[in-house]
Amino acid sequence: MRNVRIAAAQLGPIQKADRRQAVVARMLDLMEQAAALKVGLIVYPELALTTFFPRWYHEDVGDADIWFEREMPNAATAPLFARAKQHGMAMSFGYAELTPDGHRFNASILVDKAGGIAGKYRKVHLPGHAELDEARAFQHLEKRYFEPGDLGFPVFRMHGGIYGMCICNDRRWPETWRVLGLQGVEMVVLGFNTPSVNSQKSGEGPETRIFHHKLSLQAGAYQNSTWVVAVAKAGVEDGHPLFGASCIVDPDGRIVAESATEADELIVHDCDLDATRFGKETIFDFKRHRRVEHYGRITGQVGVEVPE
Ligand code: CDT
Repeated sequence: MRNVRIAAAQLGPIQKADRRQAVVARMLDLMEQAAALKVGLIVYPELALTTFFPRWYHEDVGDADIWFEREMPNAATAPLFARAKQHGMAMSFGYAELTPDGHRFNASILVDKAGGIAGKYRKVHLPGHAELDEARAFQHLEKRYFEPGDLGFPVFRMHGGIYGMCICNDRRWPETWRVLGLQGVEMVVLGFNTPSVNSQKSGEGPETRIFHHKLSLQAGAYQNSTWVVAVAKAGVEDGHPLFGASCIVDPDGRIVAESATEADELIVHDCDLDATRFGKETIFDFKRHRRVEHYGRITGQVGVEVPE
């Protein structure tokens, strides 16, 4: 048994007017609850420190820099790092990253129990659009504010396990999971901000959208025999609803813990990393069963090519 007690630390809504210090105070409160339960790794959502700002249009992209972090840790997040280290708790959270040379990424980090940044990931699959789109019920401007991640899908050895990250929309892409799976990943942690309704399809509400969310997580977990921890920012942000459904999924693809609210909420589960072995050594023993000679299209083309 290689047991890791995991907390998915779902955050309720963060309004546009909320300051980072107030959000970090809420994150610390969840961390204290986790510490009382002897959690080893706490996972927070995508863009955990601010509202989901890509719904707001700034004509000048530079005006959106108020939502970005220029360094990590910084003054706002230092208390999180300090407290996690005191508790000997690893953590992961997402934030908007502005690099010293002016690149903007939707990023997440893995911080080890000694307080060091063990790994960084920059979101590869950016959903939405780059220009104002009045035809949509609301905006989703990730393609305006972020560049696609330039780090690939790395995994990191930490505390006796192999960990990977992805962010929100990445979970819908089997390529994400397989690239992580091919590196032996045992636990994938991810945060998400997913609108409860489809801005381009009236009638598609939370039931269908949560179904797609779980379908993606459960397939990714099963087909790569890995634990998955998926953590929402949920609730109504300035009139815009995001669904909850934070989940911990086992390597068989079963949901073993799920949030019940759209507010700040902790869900906890003991995850045995050795439970990933069976699937990795049998039906998903990639070395024995994959047929890469037939997979060229996966990396050789982007869009669909139909026959003549
Ligand atoms: N944050 C994020 O990636 N959200 C997307 C919404 C897709 S609709 C434009 C998601 O895949 O959940």
